[in-house]
Amino acid sequence: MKLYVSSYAPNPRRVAMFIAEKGISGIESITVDLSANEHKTDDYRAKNPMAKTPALELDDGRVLAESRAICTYLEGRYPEPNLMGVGFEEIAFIEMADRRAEMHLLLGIANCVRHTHPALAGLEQPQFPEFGSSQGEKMLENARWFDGVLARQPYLAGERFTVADITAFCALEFARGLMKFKPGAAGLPHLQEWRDRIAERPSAKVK
Ligand SMILES: N[C@@H](CCC(=O)N[C@@H](CS)C(=O)NCC(=O)O)C(=O)O
Repeated sequence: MKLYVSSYAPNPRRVAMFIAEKGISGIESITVDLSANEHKTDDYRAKNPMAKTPALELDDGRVLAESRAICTYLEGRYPEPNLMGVGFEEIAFIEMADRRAEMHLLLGIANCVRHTHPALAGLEQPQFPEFGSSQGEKMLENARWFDGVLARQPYLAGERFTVADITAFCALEFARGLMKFKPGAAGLPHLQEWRDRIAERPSAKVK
């Protein structure tokens, strides 16, 4: 299999971290340079018509895009360690936590960075800086809610590490680099403690 990834990009990092947590070896990693618009070439669009990374090319030539869908595929193929739940109830609750991380943290961070940061001007045209800033403010409100969750439980979905922690961690690391956002400095100590704990995992070093 081949995994198409891009440097500094949070979604490819989610999948790379998931693979590292699973200890899967043998997936070839191919870097698609977003700043050089390599994801918009005909060759890459033939693999993923949405022109986004990551994408996982299977050995039979089919291509799977969307980070969560790629994780679902890998979870099925490499069930241990389990990261997405066992049985319908746990699967549903972990999916809820993961979607919250994706929609209420990652999306706001991505919109803020894409619309305010000069480095993203090549990817996001036109940029709407006011929209970007308001997305950053809404993300902060959401981060406060996540801080409350982590005051009560060690991981986003409850008592154990799951895909939801991967999504939220990759989102916050992106914000740390490009928004200079640090939960502790924003008065969110539980989110900061959780982030520092996740950063200790070997999979967090994979980028
Ligand atoms: N919903 C997709 C989002 C993928 C995505 O937005 N990828 C970014 C990198 S993090 C990208 O390829 N951006 C290129 C662009 O927007 O032109 C997923 O979950 O994988």
